[in-house]
Amino acid sequence: MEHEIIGWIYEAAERIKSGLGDALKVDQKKGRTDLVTNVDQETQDFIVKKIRSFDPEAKILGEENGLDQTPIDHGRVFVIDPIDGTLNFVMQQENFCIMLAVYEEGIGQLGFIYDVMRDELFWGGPKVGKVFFNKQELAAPENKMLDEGLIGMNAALYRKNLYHAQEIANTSMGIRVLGCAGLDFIAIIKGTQLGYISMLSPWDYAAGKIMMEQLGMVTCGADNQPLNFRGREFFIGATQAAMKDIQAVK
Ligand code: 2AM
Ligand code: CA
Repeated sequence: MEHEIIGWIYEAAERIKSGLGDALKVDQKKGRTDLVTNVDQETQDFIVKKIRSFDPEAKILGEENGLDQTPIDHGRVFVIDPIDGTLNFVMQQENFCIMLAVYEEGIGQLGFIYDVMRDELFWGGPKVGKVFFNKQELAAPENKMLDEGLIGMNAALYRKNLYHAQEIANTSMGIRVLGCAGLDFIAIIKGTQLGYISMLSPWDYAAGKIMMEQLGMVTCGADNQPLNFRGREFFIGATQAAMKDIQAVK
């Protein structure tokens, strides 16, 4: 299954890259900075078609085109974010990812995050027992404490100091604001950031959560509760040591 999925992702990325000069149809969802383009929608449709011919029984949870309410608890569920970092895609034509995850009976089995313009694919999970950067197996990052590294953070959380964001930032070595959840997960998986705090929807964290946990790191929602995969929610992902430090900030 993983080889088919990697093929779909590379094919979807080629389509995105070959259309980069074309005029985009950009619509607002909830406001002028919450955007969706025809490329988000067409990329999701392309991947959905591939999934349906590969496994007609599978369910699909996807950000676009009315697939955003599918529960992940039963059967095999593919979770798709066709373009993660749509604002970056529109404004920068880089720093965006394609993300895909496979859950079976609510358990994450495989996650894929593809940084399209850098041609960097991170993928793995319990189904293969490893995490890979392209073809190379990744080692688990060092279990750093909060004061030993950088933390990714959503700018609004920091500005409004929600969930003690500013205290957490002050304890860390500094914050990074990348505008693309996939890039934060990539940084964590590579060990260049020790965590990420944001408000995320299930397709934003589905793939990254699987790979972080495969590498011995942890994720949770508000009040240290498990993530619920229903709508946008507070998200923390970190090394085990940094998570303890974050939970202790009051
Ligand atoms: P997106 O581009 O796929 O929506 C920083 O903006 C990160 O948060 C991106 O990964 C973005 O993913 C996600 N994000 C932005 N607005 C969001 C929203 N309203 N709900 C959930 N995630 C959002
Ligand atoms: Ca998206």
